[in-house]
Amino acid sequence: MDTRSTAEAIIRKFSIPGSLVDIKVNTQGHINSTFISTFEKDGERAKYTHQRINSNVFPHPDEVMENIVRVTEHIRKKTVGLPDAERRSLRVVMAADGRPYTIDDEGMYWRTYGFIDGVKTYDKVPGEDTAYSLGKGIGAFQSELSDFDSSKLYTVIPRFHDMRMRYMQLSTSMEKDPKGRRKLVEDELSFLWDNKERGERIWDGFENGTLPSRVTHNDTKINNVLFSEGSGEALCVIDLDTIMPGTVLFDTGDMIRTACSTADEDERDLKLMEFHLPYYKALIDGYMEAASPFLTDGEREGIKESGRTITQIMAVRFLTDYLNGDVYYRTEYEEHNLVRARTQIKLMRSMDAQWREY
Ligand code: ADP
Ligand code: GN1
Ligand code: MG
Repeated sequence: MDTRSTAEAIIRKFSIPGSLVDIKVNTQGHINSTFISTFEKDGERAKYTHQRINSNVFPHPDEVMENIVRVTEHIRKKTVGLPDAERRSLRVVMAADGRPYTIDDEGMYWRTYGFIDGVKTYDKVPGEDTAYSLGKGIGAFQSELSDFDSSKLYTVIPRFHDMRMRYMQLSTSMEKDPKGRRKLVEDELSFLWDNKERGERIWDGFENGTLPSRVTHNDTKINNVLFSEGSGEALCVIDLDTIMPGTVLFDTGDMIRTACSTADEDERDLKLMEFHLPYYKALIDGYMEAASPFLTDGEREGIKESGRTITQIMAVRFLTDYLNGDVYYRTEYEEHNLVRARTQIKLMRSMDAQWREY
């Protein structure tokens, strides 16, 4: 059975009223397979998001789902009474057997969320207002979770943002070089190795306790946030698979990486990729408005560096996957991961060129 027919069979295992009238594929993410369905009951239509969880990336999908149920319930309690309250957190739809997932014949886990309508997503920021909204939305998300004990969550991918571990993976791929691609990327490799030590500081601060452990999302790139079509407000942070204990700097870093850049993560024309100071200022204004009440001085001081560090870790991970023959991220053409690694390196260079100004 192909994935789409499996999806159809799986969707019927969730407790959704009415009859299935449409299924569409969404190809935006790099990790999971996402389908949007429409159900009809008594003339009313309702949409749902169904995802097959990538078990190469998440070996314990049941733990992923337990984290997500707990975190979304917590956020729901915090947002009761706000305008658009029902669109401010993902709503997990249970399977008919009462679990927050169902398993297909091949052992793959699937989950369902209520679809959040009337929203837009962006792969790159269209202007300062959106950067400001994103900052405020991520700050609000962290603030809503600031009283949630992070030790109650499973660590679904150990050492996810550990720079030293990511360089070890890079080093192994360089040695094995299974596709003979290493000779094509010597310049990129030498830039990344020159920057290794500087990139280790944030993980070290988290591990030695200088930076407090909090609930972090770990994948706060701009297309994991749904913006209201009407007001432009960042309504809902999605893609909660990597929710686990971490430092807030992992999340400030990924929002800086994706919201202060002038090009898509996979732009081939590197001239178009720059770090854009006005977006950074707007993003941090919005973020501080929501997050300053709970941040420690150490967290505040690390924000600027976090953007560079998370950009670096993505460059390392994309280049590693390129050397490995594209086994982790979804790719659409042969050099896709290399293009992604190069945009991240260009972004780091552009940050460095403007470092004193921000
Ligand atoms: P991936 O892990 O593959 O990135 P995501 O959870 O980010 O998967 O989902 C991929 C895309 O699907 C999102 O960028 C968004 O456009 C859309 N999407 C996912 N869940 C919802 C939802 N509940 N409501 C509306 N759109 C959604
Ligand atoms: C992946 O799932 P998605 O596309 O939102 C990746 C992130 C990277 C991102 C780069 C679990 O996120 O860590 O930052 O691609 N997710 C995982 O675009 O590895
Ligand atoms: Mg995503």
